[in-house]
Amino acid sequence: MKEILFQFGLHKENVKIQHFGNGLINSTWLVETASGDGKYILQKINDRVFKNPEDIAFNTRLIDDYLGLNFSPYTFASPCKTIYDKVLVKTKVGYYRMFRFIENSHTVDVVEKPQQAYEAAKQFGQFTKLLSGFDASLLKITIADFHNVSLRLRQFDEALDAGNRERIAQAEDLITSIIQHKSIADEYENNRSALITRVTHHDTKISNVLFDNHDNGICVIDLDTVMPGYFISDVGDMMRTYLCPVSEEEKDFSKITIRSAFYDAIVNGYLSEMRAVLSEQELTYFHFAGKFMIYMQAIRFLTDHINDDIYYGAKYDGHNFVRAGNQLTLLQRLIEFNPG
Ligand code: GN1
Ligand code: MG
Repeated sequence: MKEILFQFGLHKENVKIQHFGNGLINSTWLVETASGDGKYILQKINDRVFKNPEDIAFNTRLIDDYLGLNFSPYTFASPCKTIYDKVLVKTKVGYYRMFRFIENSHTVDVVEKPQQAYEAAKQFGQFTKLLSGFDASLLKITIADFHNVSLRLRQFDEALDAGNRERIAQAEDLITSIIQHKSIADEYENNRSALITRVTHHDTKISNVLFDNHDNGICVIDLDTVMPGYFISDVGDMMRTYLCPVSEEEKDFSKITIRSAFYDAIVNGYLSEMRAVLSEQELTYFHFAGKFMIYMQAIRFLTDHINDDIYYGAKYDGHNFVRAGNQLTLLQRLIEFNPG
């Protein structure tokens, strides 16, 4: 830690470090200088998931340059430079990076007001809109096939072949439910040619937006999975995480409902930026987006449960089983929901 902080121009003796946020993949800390004039976010990139962290740095830099050149003063969460003019510190145990903490900003874990959903959707919509003139193919693929639901189903099948037998037996109902909803994956495969490849964030959960003290969005963060993709990934993950009053961590599934005012907020917030950008055909997949992302997340959680939690980890026995059940319940609620 001493060497990492040193490279970012800080001294271990002069800072307070504490764990921060609730991301499942990277490790995050808040670093505060004793004098109180410096606040930073330090992150260790999970290089089991992001095989080449330099690719993330490359993408972030490219986008930062483009937005700076064309849309200044758009607020962009740029990484800090080290004393060697790099954005990554490579150590024996992995890659680290740092961001300056944006003053008077905060994140939200569960959406409480429609305005937060509207603002977040607008922020993600604006991000893709401003980059609609940018050549998405210049971006490196930081995780191959990240939102390829057919591949996720194949990984699920492999887990059923080679995974934990006891867990498979006990998860029979959820496994059946995944299989019963396969038509969602078919619909994706049959229609993806209608979708345009755009710069997509791929992780639009509410905690990836910074808010000010009046619930206005400041900017989007966590650009690790910004890659070429389809808008349904971004709209779908918003539905997955903003519509319900409880998160994927909730064990009491009776609390899982769809809040229609939040659905409208996503539609209005996202389209306030993207209406003129999306094609007529893309617009017809707006509602499908939610089913697509919730289904895929359920597959990913259940696959991980069967594989003994090697990807997401688990804070208690059966954690990913609960998360998968939660997401399948949410999927059912969304299927029953009729947008006005
Ligand atoms: C992971 O680490 P975090 O929380 O930003 C995952 C997302 C999932 C999410 C579920 C690289 O994101 O795809 O939707 O957990 N990111 C990766 O909470 O797998
Ligand atoms: Mg993320």
